[in-house]
Amino acid sequence: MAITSDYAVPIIDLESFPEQSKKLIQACEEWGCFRITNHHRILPAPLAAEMKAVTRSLLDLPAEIKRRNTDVIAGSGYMAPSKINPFYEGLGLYDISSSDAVEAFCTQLDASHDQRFFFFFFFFNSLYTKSLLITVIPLHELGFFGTHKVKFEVVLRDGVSRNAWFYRLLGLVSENYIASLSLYLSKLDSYLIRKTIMKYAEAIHELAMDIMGKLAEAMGLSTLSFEDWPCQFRINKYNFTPETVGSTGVQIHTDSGFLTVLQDDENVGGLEVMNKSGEFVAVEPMLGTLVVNFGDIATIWSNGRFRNVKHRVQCKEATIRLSIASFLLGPKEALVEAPPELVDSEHPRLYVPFTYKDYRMLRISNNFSAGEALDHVLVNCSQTAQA
Ligand SMILES: O=C(O)CCC(=O)C(=O)O
Repeated sequence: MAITSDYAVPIIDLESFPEQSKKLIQACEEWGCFRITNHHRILPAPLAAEMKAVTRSLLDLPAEIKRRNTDVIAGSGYMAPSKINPFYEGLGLYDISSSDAVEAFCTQLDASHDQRFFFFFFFFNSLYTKSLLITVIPLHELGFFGTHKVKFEVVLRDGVSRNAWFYRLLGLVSENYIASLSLYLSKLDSYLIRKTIMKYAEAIHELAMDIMGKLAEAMGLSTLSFEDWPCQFRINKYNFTPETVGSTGVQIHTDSGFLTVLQDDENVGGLEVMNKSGEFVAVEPMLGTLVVNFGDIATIWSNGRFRNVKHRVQCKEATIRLSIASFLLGPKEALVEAPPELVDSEHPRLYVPFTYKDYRMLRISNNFSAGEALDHVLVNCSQTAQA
């Protein structure tokens, strides 16, 4: 399949509405994907940066802790590297519009109890000094309690490292002091992580609602509300190495829900979306912006107007890539169907109404990952099946 590197995905300025309404609809119809700018009133840049630091620290946790992040609905919890996506792993939660669900996610991954002897200066410092990253070192692995031979390494952002004499000194003062300091910091760290996730969840949900509101208004459907639609959340890590360059990090897929807000890695590219001609277009990193993708439910809801964009992640360079995806899925209980305003004699209803839950099951149980399930819910298809 051809790949074009032209930067062509439309950019929508969220502060320029209703002027951008037409461009928004065009982007949904032509691409099923766009970048947004000027969303910082809702999701401030420092919060996005903090969430990225949290993403890194959570996905760096040991596998046994990550595995505590279990599914609430199929595919919503921890995804370990697999045969199909060997360099990818992700942690997730269903759904960020519920503060209880966010709380449960934080509790599942609260590493402070089992990891008393890990220092979490890494996150602590990256948040408050903005200049210093300190590697996290398990004290028991260093034999600290037996020997006092502690080596802490300070890693500056430019990658230069050196020994930190003050931590060594601290280690000589009292091992009890170190143990309690460690415990205190890990608790503080887990508190800060929790707070960041809570704030991010709230902001991203508000942002999704803002985009949906602008979309509905642009289509003349301004009385609709999407507030009670669940929003799945996933933090992604791609363990790319020199050997993986050129291979696929996440296989071609469409998202099952309506709309995905993606905080892609601002430094490491690799996301590619398929355009209408079937070519992959690289979605290059663009600092201070977010990507919005449309999924299968958007195609059904819009009576076939909006594209469910096929996309994948390719390994472009030998470095860790991180991203944060928030998926506005579909109505919780109500049927997914095009509003009456989008159905008329020229545009007859294309898809049979069904629940999001049933649609998700249809995708999962048949391994339909790239929009194939849509063909199975076509009105004509069900008439044929009933005949
Ligand atoms: O990591 C990315 O840039 C894309 C992730 C993605 O495709 C997904 O979470 O569905």
